[in-house]
Amino acid sequence: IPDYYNMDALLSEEHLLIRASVRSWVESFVMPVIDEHAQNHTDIPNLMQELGNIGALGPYIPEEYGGAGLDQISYGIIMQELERGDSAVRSAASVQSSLVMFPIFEYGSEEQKKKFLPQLAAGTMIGSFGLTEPNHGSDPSSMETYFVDKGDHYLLNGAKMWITNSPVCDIAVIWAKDEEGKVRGLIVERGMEGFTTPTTNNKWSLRASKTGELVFSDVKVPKENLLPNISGLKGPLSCLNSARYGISWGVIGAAIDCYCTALQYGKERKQFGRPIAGFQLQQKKLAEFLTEITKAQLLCLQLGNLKNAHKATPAQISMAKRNNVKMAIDIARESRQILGGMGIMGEFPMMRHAANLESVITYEGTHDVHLLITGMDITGINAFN
Ligand code: TGC
Ligand code: FAD
Repeated sequence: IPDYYNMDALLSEEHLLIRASVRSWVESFVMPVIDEHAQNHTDIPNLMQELGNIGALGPYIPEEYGGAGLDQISYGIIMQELERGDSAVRSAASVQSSLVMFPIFEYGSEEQKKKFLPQLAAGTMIGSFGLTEPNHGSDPSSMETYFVDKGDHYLLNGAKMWITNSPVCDIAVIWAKDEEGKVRGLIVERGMEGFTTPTTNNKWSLRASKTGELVFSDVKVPKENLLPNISGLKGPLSCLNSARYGISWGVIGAAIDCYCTALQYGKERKQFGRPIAGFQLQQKKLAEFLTEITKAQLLCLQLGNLKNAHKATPAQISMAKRNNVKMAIDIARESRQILGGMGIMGEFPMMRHAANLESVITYEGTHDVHLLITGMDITGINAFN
């Protein structure tokens, strides 16, 4: 596993222990079965409970609510190791931690925290996050899902699309407009009448992860399921800050898996009587992979320091998400070529990572949206509207 700039010296003993334990779990629990599940479009059995057992769900949520009380760099390291296995595994942990536990912890009532967080941390309850709609992805402020106050409950109508884990979720943290048009967060529970979660089939990407819709047809949501302490689009967008940060680390894991595979193959495979890694053209690829991985690692480490100090800005997070996902998808595509024909096979991870990263470069804000966020930050001019 590359550590070209001796970054380990900048990590604590605890960070290294966490990394070793998640790494060994991924190598024994994910890597041996992931190709089969991705090929067959099936989930890894008991994935959430296993993630809960290793402390990968809500690592930075305080222990009193079932979390591990770890820092942001620990969270990043966990994401990196999980995505070395597969982006679907990191996605499962991202959504549960940053998009479901985070809003309940930050904006929920004490009752909501006690009721949901410990089960979510243990993986005995699965959460999903509904922001995107069929007609509104990059522009969530135009969302159409709405609820009205019916005295003793809210009546919710609308639909969310492209929702990770919707078909298997027990609860969904969803964002909808109230009668004044303000965006609010609601916790919708499976079993509520009028709430359905159709599966989105035939994906070529994230095939070991379930994606689907959240459909609300006159759903009566109890008033105690409204997140009381947040109103406005900054609610869901603040959750995205946390998830995007985790993705910035996560995709380094996918890139490392591709780089290590290509390096090993290149040293073993001989053509023209010598290892292909001895050819300058192949060395250029390998050297550039390691350079880009190293730059991404350093970017994430400093971003983690800023996050720990509560100083990371959303625009800094956008820069890291955009840069690192592009870095990883480029490495996945290029490293596949080093394996020649073998690179298209399931025994090797490149095609799977490359296909997964097509989702990762789109979700949590597309590559172009993040560029425009940076552009707005440095020019002061909003290119969105
Ligand atoms: P804008 O007018 O700029 O902002 C509205 C309010 O929100 C505040 N804000 C933020 N707050 C916290 N964090 C951020 N990152 C924030 N960005 C903006 C802003 O200050 C303002 O607050 P206030 O108090 O003035 O009201 O909003 P806009 O409508 O112009 O949109 C801006 C834009 C385009 C950047 C934003 O909407 C955006 O990021 N769009 C991309 C949508 C997106 O990322 N969707 C992700 C859906 S979830 C997902 O993909 C999960 S994948 C899970 C997995 O499997 O891993
Ligand atoms: P659009 O917004 O329609 O964008 C289409 C294209 O137009 C993109 O290239 C985009 O960059 C470009 N574009 C849009 N606006 C501009 C602009 N102003 N300037 C220049 N170009 C622009 N969402 C959730 O809420 N919860 C989830 O759990 C979740 N999981 C997902 C899982 C998967 C596998 C996928 C694929 C998506 C998931 N999403 C989820 C949705 C994801 O966040 C959206 O797909 C993403 O935000 C983009 O929205 P869109 O697909 O509607 O594309």
